[in-house]
Amino acid sequence: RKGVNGLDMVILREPRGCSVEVYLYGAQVTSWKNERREELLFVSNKAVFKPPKAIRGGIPICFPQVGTHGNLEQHGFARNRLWSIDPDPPQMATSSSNKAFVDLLLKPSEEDSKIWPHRYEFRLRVALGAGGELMLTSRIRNTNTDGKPFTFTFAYHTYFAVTDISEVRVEGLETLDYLDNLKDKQRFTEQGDAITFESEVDKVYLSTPTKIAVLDHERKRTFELRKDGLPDAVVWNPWDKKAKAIPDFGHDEYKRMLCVEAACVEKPITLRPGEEWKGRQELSAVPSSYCSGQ
Ligand code: TA6
Repeated sequence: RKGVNGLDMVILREPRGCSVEVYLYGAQVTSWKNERREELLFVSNKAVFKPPKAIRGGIPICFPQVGTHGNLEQHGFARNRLWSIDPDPPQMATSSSNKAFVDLLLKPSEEDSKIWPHRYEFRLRVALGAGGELMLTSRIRNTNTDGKPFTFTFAYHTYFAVTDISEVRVEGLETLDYLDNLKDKQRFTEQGDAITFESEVDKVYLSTPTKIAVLDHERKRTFELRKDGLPDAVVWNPWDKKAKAIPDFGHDEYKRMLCVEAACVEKPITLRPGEEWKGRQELSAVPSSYCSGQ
């Protein structure tokens, strides 16, 4: 199927009406809708669906580098490469219970090998569960033939759609240590019992619980993020001033988005030849009343 600007994309659907859209460009999820066909992910009105620019919104894949934690371009290159449909997908125990899924594959081109001199196979399964949950499973294998290990950081740079950022609360990160990207990546400890938003934030929370909740009070909706193999969580909102400096981001759009990203940043992953790493993020959206008191 063709998406914006003729880019190849895949749509996953389940019988109740939930759906997910994935572009082969970046292996990027750009839409996730519930059974009422409400969009749950934020994509900027100014998003550019054209290589080499990464698509602003949805779930960009940050690999082999998150942010500026290394010498590569910001967030690595996986998000602006053309992935292919995996001709040899992994057999996963969960596949029979997943109503719909697609397997994507990224291997380095010759050009890529000049930027990051390693051979790898990156397999991503995007699955839409029977309950409308969105599951992303990454498997990265070192296929170097020179005997060399490689090291990377990783994030699912998830842009949640929210109604009004000043009414949003994040649960699960209270009292944790974080690196503040706005303060030279210095380490601090979160104070207080709830995380709310009233200015720019760009933090990497360290060793977080496997479940994080994003509460959207206005819409009485709670997003639940569950993760595996990804100890950290990035939280980002550019707020008004920074928003104006991002060309593919509307001036007021910061009010209706929040990035909460399952990530591995503080302690990079090292793989020896033949070794494989697996990292998973599962998202679900539930009415807030349903999960109050949890
Ligand atoms: O994940 C947070 C962050 O690294 C911020 O520092 C901010 O720059 C954002 O990602 C967006 O990065 P991008 O390269 O997509 O403009």
